[in-house]
Amino acid sequence: MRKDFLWGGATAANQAEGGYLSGGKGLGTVDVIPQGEYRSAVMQGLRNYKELPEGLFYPSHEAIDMYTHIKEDIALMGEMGFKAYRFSVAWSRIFPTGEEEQPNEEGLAFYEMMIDELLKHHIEPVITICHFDVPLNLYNKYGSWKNRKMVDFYAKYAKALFERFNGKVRYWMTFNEINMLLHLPFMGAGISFDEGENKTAVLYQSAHHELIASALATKIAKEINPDFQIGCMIAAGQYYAQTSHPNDVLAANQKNQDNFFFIDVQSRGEYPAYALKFMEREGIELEMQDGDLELLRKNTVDYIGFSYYSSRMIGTLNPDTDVTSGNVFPTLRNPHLQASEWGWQIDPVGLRITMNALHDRYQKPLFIVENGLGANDTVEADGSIKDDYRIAYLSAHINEMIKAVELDGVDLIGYTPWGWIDIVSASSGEMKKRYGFVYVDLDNDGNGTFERSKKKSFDWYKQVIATNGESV
Ligand code: BGP
Repeated sequence: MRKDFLWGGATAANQAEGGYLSGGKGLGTVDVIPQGEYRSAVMQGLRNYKELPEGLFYPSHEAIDMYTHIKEDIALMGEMGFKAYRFSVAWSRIFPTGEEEQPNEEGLAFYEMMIDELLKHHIEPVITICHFDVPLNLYNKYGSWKNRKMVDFYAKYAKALFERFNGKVRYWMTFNEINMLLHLPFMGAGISFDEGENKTAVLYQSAHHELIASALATKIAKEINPDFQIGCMIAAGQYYAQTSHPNDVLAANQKNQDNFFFIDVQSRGEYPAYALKFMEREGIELEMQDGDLELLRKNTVDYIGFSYYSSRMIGTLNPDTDVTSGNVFPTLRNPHLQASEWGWQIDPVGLRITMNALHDRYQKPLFIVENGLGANDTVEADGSIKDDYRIAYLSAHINEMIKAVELDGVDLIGYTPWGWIDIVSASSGEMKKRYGFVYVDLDNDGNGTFERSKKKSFDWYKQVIATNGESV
């Protein structure tokens, strides 16, 4: 592995920070997604948060209170030898309603303190500009990304970050898992549907707005500092055909194309033919402004960021009985794979396959910005946590990652496994689905001391980093 390989970890503001109204922060869309029975319908944009009953539990409000534990947490990263930390900025900390002329100084100061602390520990900050959170006011007033106005709100926000952190931050990603817009529209992009709306048309129009916003932010970034590295980020995971029947193979190819849709635009700078044909068949005519296509063409990303948890499979089995879940992408059960307690199939070789697919398609550096195992940890009587299953998952994936680099020639910037410290789960809103090397004393209902402690995997990962992957 290259000497400057960015070993590290990742989190997102809404799953880690808490302090949901501290320091002048406004409400974000993620702050109205409750835990429990309404969660799924709200995330899918099928229920409006305004109609929910009182008294629900909102896990983003406190999360693991990284807002006040930040220095302690960065010290732990430093102790593990992190070279990079991928985190997101909460948009509504910087522009509480999204509409202010000037950014909220307290919000900027919070992230600046955090970045300075990281740099003190020689940890490269990697910023996700938007990780599932839109200022709630922009949803209430404009319908979030359904509305073209979002492009300017987002550009103003991104510019405020680029200007303030110029000279301290080099790596940026415009949107976390941008393809989540199509799968969980409210969680991914603050989109919910009105009666009688053509959902597919709404989603593709909203996608266009995000793609324009991403290209515009890239343009602004390069004007401010040509050395900025701007990346896209998708939820990746190759689709396999369930059999060698050509129809299954074709179906898998088509699913892979669909999943590449956003990065095809962000990396190649134009709408791919299969997407144009799809929209034509659906009767969708994107509303574009003059200059949109040129903006997309001229402002492509520098690197491909992606999350990988699982591969997916498609074929002719009965989807009612043979389906399992995998990072919200339903997939057929692959008989060759084991699954996590949450049904996410575990496929380290799939990571190598995915890396090769992305490398072949885009010929740009890749950055694995999420990977990991969500599991229920047991705290032993002596306080220790023996998470050998997590070590097994990560070491198998790191091994395949190293093969992709050293045997296949994939260009890889870094590896920041997800939830290096336990945080709130995005899909379930629970604490018990833990990913961390660091345990946080907090339960599903928000009870606990918030105390941090090291799991067995902490020292293991520290060694992996210290040996640049040799000890895996
Ligand atoms: C990705 C998201 C993350 C994260 C991760 C794990 O989709 O980008 O925010 O949470 O998946 O998912 P979960 O927390 O549901 O286990």
